[in-house]
Amino acid sequence: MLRLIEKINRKSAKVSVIGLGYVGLPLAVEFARSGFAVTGIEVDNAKVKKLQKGQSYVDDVDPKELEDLIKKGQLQASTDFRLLNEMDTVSICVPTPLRKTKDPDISYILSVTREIKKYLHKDQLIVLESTTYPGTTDELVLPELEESGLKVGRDFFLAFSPERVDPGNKVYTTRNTPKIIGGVTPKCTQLAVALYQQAIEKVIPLSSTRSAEMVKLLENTFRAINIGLANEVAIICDRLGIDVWEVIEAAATKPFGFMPFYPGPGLGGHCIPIDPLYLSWKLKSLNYNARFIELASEINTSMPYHVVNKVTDALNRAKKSVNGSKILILGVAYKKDVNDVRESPALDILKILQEKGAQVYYSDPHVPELALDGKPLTSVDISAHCHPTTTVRGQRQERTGRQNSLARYDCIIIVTDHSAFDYQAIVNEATLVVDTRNATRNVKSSLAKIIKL
Ligand code: SAJ
Repeated sequence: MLRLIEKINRKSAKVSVIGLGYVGLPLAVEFARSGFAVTGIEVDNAKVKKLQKGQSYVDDVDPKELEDLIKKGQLQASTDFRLLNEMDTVSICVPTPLRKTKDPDISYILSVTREIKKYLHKDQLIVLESTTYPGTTDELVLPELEESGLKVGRDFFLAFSPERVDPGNKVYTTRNTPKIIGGVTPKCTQLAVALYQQAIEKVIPLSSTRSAEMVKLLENTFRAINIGLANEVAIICDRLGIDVWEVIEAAATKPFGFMPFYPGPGLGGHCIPIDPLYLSWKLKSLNYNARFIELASEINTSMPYHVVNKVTDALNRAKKSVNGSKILILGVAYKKDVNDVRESPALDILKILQEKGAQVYYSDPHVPELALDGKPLTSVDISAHCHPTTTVRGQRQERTGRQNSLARYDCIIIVTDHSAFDYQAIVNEATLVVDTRNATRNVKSSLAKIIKL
């Protein structure tokens, strides 16, 4: 242990990160930037090839800096797990999705743990970062590693440290976001703290791996439940004929004791809809039903249907049926100004409308095309109605010649309120707009034309 802590403090320890995605690659760069020789191990050979050429595929990692680190040999990437033989520390940053049955899928954690076991040696520190249910490190990772015959806290060291990466966040980065750490034993915690404090400004040790696993789930369950509350308040206000957006904005003027969350078309992304279900799944195995989590999930997953009901009623008032109507969805990414469609509620809304017989199109400058149940869809270019040149991910998209009159759609649904859309121009031309994000709050128009959540 002392030898390892000295190597960490002298930065001569060989550091590795398994999984070079939006969490692992920034972490590897931070460790390399702080002076360690870092080895990234990634199963996707295409990613490894790009990294070896100094190319970054993660928006938050500066290509120039990455190229320098690769050129200097400070950072290397490989698909070869045998390199773990020479590594002193291993940080695991692999995905933890849900199965189709909504159960946690920890197969990536397990397969990586089995690889690590093959090369586990004395004085090696293993840190799991992937979001998972409390008990994963102690009940699954630890026994697997001890099958090697090595003893935790004596021969090797094991901790959990939740990733807190918010992709695209320019203010909070891997380096300045406080890092929670919980080890299997005090020595495990001490070593993991020693490692991470070399690269991260603030490191907070906890009493156990379970506490550290629970911290991340609390953070994201807090969001999912409060978004669920905002969505239920939207449904309540709809019944009462009250503008929910006005109510939330007014409540947000309270300088203490309130934190605004906003209703929307549903809950998207690869964290918030998923992490709470890891917790409720674990509690079910302990015969406890986490009602808040389940209820929030129920409300959040009902929102796409609520949006379709608003569209149906609005078309009905215009003596039109959904069946046969031409409908344009604006924004399919899971939140504004990102290009990620994972768990996006826009996909649910699209599917429900198609099942009802509508001809559904979408326009999203961040998502040029997508596959819905295997069927390819292409983004309709409405740039003629946005700013003359739309800048997406820094690339100027020059105006197209094709002028699409938006009046040809029976209804336009604002599902993701990207900054690139010119809402006044869109409303001017549209026949009917259903706005699920209050994106038209500053738009001047006849109220009858805009229907809000
Ligand atoms: N959403 C609402 N209403 C809200 C806030 C969000 O409907 O008031 C929706 C979004 O449209 C999206 C989903 O919820 O579909 C999730 O949005 P999010 O703002 O939570 O964004 P994420 O999924 O990128 O969450 C990440 C998380 N970061 C990590 O897990 C490390 C989360 O903990 C961060 O708090 C969040 O970013 C953030 O604050 O940006």
